[in-house]
Amino acid sequence: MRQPEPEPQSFDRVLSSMCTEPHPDARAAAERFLATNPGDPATYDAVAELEARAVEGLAALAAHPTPADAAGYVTSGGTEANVQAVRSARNRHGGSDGSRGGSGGARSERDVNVVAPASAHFSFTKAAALLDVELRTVPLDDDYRADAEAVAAAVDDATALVVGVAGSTEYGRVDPISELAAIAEEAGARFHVDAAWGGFVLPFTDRDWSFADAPVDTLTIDPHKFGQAPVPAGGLLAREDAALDALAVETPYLESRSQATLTGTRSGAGVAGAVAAMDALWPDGYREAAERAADNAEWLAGELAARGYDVVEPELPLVAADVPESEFQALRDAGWKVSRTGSGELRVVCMPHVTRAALRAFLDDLDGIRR
Ligand code: 0PR
Repeated sequence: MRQPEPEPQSFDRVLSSMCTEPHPDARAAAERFLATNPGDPATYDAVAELEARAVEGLAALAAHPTPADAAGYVTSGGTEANVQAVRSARNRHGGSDGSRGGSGGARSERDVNVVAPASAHFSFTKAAALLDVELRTVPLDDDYRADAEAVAAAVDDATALVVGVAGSTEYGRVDPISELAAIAEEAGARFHVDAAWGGFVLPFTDRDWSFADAPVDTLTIDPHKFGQAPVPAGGLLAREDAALDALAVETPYLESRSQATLTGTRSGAGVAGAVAAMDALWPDGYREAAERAADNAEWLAGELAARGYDVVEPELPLVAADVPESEFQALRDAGWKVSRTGSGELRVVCMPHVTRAALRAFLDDLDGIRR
């Protein structure tokens, strides 16, 4: 017997997610390309062309000096992009590009390390485990950013990659990207920026984060987060082809010769959705969304502080506040989809679907709970 169709999650009360309602054009484009596979570009050439446009568009957002020459691809998400950035750096470390090919070399993989701030997303833990490299996490400064001195102290000859986060998952912080890039350069390591979430907001701020701001080798920027594209659409960008060449394996029975992606069959819907979202929104639509989100975050931070909560002042549109466990649970029970940081603060991610009206309703419920 046919089961009733389940309803997807409504976004009305979703306050801690980094996903959002896709742009209508992106939805439509995704549906048109549902049955295509950019993993086989010789068969699905239209979507392969779209992917080249996606990479160029993302590279323009990330201020690549010549976006048409940027390397990259549309990943399944930030996790894949970060794993691949680590893999590329590991493969390129200490030799001619790609020479170690992941199959080992003079020394064992374990001798290679990646230095990342404690705020780095847990995808780097997965990357280190999968690739058998050491993940050296470095403490943050007292405002939740990578401590450049601690990073400098942690790098050595075996450091293949230094990671900077531009829009951290828990507090929306932007690391001192130029300083970290200089440390990586001096150590002979590659430099990766994780702007998975921040990448569609940062172009409208004065923060350093992009290819134009620092010698960045690889960068994660996810259309399926602030880019208003449907899932799955992450983005891995590289300054130059060599970073992707170091990931390529031969594909004997496909018309295309090699493949640098981690997954084989991939979502054409994700690729088409990402292009359509960027066509519709870059730059004015994204600027408006970023400004609205920043205003909402400032406003919410002020309202929470006025109620006596300890609030972490937002840098990008993400508000964290020390709300007691009982109140947090009551908000969950009232249907608010909220989550907490590792140290227990309530997080509100002011995504494009989070309206001022929703935040007012949220505060009304919180006031009711506190009474
Ligand atoms: N890098 C950063 C800075 C991230 O915040 C995230 C995900 C990733 C990488 C990994 O991206 P993917 O999840 O696309 O692989 N940050 C969110 C988190 O872990 C992901 C998320 C999104 C969680 C939507 C919940 C949700 O509803 O919190």
